[in-house]
Amino acid sequence: MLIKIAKPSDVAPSEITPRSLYLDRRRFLKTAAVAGAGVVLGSIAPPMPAHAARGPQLPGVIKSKWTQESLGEKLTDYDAITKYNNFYEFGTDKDDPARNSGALKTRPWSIAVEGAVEKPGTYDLEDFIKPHALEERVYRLRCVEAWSMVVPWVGIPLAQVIKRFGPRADAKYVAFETLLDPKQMPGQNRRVLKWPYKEGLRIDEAMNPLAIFAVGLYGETLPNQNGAPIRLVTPWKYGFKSIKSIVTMRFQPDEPPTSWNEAAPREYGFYSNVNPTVDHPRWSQAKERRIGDFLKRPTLMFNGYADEVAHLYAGMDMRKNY
Ligand SMILES: Nc1nc2c(c(=O)[nH]1)N[C@H]1C(S)=C(S)[C@@H](COP(=O)(O)O)O[C@H]1N2
Ligand SMILES: [Mo]
Repeated sequence: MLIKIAKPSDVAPSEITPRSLYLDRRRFLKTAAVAGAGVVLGSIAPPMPAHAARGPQLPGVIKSKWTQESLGEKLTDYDAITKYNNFYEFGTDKDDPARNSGALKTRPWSIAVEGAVEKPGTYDLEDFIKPHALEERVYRLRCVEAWSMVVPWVGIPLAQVIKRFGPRADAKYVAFETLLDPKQMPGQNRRVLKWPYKEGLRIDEAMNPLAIFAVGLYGETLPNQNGAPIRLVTPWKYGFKSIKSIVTMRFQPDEPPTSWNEAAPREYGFYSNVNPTVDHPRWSQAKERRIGDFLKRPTLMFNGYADEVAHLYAGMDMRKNY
C-alpha cells in the first residue's frame, strides 16, 4: 500500500523560520509588551522596529514612479531585509550573510565591461555610477523559496548603463558575475555552487525600465549582505536572478550559463520569471509568505509586474521556458 509520507523536501523553505528572525521576534514581542503596544491582527509582529545607527544616507536620491504609495504595500522592516538573506558566498543559512560579510572590502571596486560592446573596459565603481541619478525604487522581491519582501532600493536604471556602453548588434544577452575571492567570501570554499555566481538576462529584459543596478536601500549605502557595492534587481523574476557584488558585465550573442541552472537544471531555468502556475518540482509557487506576516498571500504573475514585462514573453511557452 502506498502511504503518503511528508518528506522535509515537500516543505517550502519559507515554512521554516530562521533562528535570527525568531530571536528578533521574541525580542520585539518583549519590547511591544513593555511599551504596551498591540500586535496587528493577522500578522505576527515584524522582526524589529527600524532603528538608528545604520549606514550613511546616500546623497541626492530622487523619487521614481515606483513608490511605496504606488505599490500600496508596507515596507519590510530594515532589520528583516538585512538579516534574512540569501548570499551563499557567505553561507547557506539566512543569518549567515549578515554575520559573515562584514569584512568584505567594497572599495576600491571595479567592474569589467566586456564582449560585444562599443566601450569595453574596467571601470571604477564611482565612474560606473556617477553619470546616473540615484533613484528610489520600491519593489517586491519574491524568492523562489516562497517568501517575499517589499524593499526600498536605491539604484540606477540598467537600461541607461547599457546604452552608455553601447551594445553591438550581436549583443543578444548580458551576463553578470559576482566577485570570486574565497578569502573574503568563505562560502566559496564549499562547492555548493560553481563559483563565481553567474546570472544573465536577454538584452531586451535587461533594457526593461524595471531592471536596476542597486547600490543602496532605505536611502543608505547597500549593506554587504545585500550585495554591496552593486547588485542587480529584476523584480519580476525570482530573487536569485538579482545577482550580488557584481564585478563583470559581458555582452554576448549566446544565452549565458547561470549558477542555479547549472546546480539544478530541472528546478531553475534561464528565465526564472515569477509564475504562480508553474510549481517548483519540490513545492508550490502559488502562494508566498511576506516576511513579517503570518498568513500567506497569493503570488502574482510576474510578481505583480505583468503590465511592464508580459510583452517580453509573448508567444513563449512559459512552462518550457521556466
Ligand atoms: N552572488 C549572489 N547573488 C545572489 C545570491 C547568492 O547566493 N549569491 N542569492 C540570490 C537569491 S536566491 C535571492 S532570494 C536574493 C536575495 O537578496 P537579499 O538578500 O538582498 O534579499 O539574492 C540573490 N543574489
Ligand atoms: Mo532566492
